[in-house]
Amino acid sequence: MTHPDQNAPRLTLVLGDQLSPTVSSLVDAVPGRDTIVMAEVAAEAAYVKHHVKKIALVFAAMRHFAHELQAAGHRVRYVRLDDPLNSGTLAGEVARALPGHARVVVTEPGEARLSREMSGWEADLGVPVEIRADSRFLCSIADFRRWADGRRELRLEWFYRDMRRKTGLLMDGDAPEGGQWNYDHDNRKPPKAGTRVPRPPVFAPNPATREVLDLVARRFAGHFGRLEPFGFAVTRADAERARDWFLAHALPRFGDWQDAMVQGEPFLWHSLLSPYLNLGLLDPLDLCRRVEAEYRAGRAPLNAAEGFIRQVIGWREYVRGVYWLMTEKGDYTRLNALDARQPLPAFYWTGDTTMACLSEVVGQTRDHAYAHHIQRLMITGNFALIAGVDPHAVHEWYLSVYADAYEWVEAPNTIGMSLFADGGVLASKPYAASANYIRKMSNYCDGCRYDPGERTGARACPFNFLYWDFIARHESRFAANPRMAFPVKAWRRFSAGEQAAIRAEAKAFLDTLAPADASWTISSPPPGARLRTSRAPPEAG
Ligand code: FAD
Ligand code: DLZ
Ligand code: SF4
Repeated sequence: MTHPDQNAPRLTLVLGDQLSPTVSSLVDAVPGRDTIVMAEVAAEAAYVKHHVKKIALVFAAMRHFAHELQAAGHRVRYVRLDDPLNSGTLAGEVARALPGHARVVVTEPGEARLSREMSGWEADLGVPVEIRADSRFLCSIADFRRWADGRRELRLEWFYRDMRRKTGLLMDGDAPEGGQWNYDHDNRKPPKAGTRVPRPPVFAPNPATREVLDLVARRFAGHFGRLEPFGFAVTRADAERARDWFLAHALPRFGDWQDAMVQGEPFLWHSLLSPYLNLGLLDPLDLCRRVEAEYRAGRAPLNAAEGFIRQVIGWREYVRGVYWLMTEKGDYTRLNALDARQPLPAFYWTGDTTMACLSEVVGQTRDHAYAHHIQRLMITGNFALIAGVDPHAVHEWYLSVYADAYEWVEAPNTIGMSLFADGGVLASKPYAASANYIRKMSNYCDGCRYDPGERTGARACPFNFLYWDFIARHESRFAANPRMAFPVKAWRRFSAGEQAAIRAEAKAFLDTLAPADASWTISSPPPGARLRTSRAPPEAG
């Protein structure tokens, strides 16, 4: 392809999760010469049936960001979902806006399906399409590949230490602040009765957001979730208010109760900032510097500041690196190392189960499009793992139901961390636990009809017999993993009669679970949207 004059008008596509003025596609956009395209399209809104709050958040934040760009002098072509000429796809919107532009500039997307699609745009559109690296991350995909190259195992802890050195966060010269890299052992306090939990800010929808809420209510009625009340920040200024609230009110105790779960308290001392980080309304390094400043000023303890910073410069960057590394080898979301084939139970969508912990987590997910990490990992994730639910179905569920869900961060957490479906690339052992863990870290069991102390019998908690059945199903594989040797030995000490009873109860229980209806995930285009792609859908990699 011949490369046109660098000064000719460009068309810059900004995706719904690229709402940062510093995103690489925008850095050299010239007001008055270039056009910025932003488009609400059926293909992005319905490739999984996203929670209605997530769609509203993305559309409202996109519309506010477009206004910010216009106010800064840029020419923005903003296509609304209900525009009668809307083609339904990003490729279609780029093609419609292209006349008069010599090239297309875009920052790389966060999902492999879109990345594969974009790699064909240049041939389809007949102009150069420049796909730039996403510099909003602290570790580029190329740097992560270099870090991973030649390592026998990828482990968060080594990556995280390198990121601390690279950013200088919580460093005391060459040594970690306080003499330790990781204070995780201080961050596992069980919930304490009567502790007052701070109330996070709620941002009342302005007229522009109200218009989006009406649109989403009309067009995505069959999607999961409760749309109202809607209190997400949809502008950078409000996301910064949410950040400042966290720093002042929740960060000081973030560490202590990071792993705790409390009935009726979905947020505890968590930051609730992942949707804003992932949309680009907040910058991860700036956020971590502010967290460090709270520690240095004596307003937050080290275990809180380190714990938070580890999640952001450690886990968040690490899972993205693993996602793209694994994507180069094929479709990460189709891995199934433990050969799990149980269908996703219907209660993941309805919340209709007698297991109090699952009913609580699914209920708050429906209401808030939010659950904190331990709820995702040790309640919904743990259940799916030990029940042997098909990882791809679980992946589609997580990608649909959370306001912060994009495949680059969701898939490694689900497929790798939670379900061990990548066979141990991301985590060294499966995060499988019996009811004992849930009883210790939550108060969910208090009002449950099951007994967390029972392994078999009418009141036995399903997490118990499913846990041991899981160990039994994978006994030979886990016996070879030093981190799983202990439960395998414990299983082998059970009497033959108890082993048989546990396995029989697990089977009987799984047989009673109604499978989820496909209509929760398979989407038809919203009425009125014409789905048109310029090329055949890419082959699964
Ligand atoms: P906090 O507890 O306040 O943590 C601070 C920040 O650290 C978060 O905002 C987030 O940006 C980052 N962080 C923490 N843990 C992780 C992690 N494991 N991976 C990446 N970033 C992390 N996070 C997403 O952003 N999107 C997802 O789609 C997503 N899916 C998940 C699926 C499963 C099965 C699991 C186990 C975890 C998933 N996570 C995901 C990670 C984590 O649960 C959320 O980032 C966190 O709950 C967001 O809430 P918060 O902002 O209050 O987090
Ligand atoms: C999540 C989402 C939704 C719901 N809708 C749109 C949209 O209409 N237009 C758009 O540009 N982006 C949307 N997004 C975010 C994209 O899905 C996201 O950019 C890709 O999944 C890559 O991370
Ligand atoms: Fe969950 Fe079992 Fe506790 Fe009930 S008893 S809340 S099912 S862990």
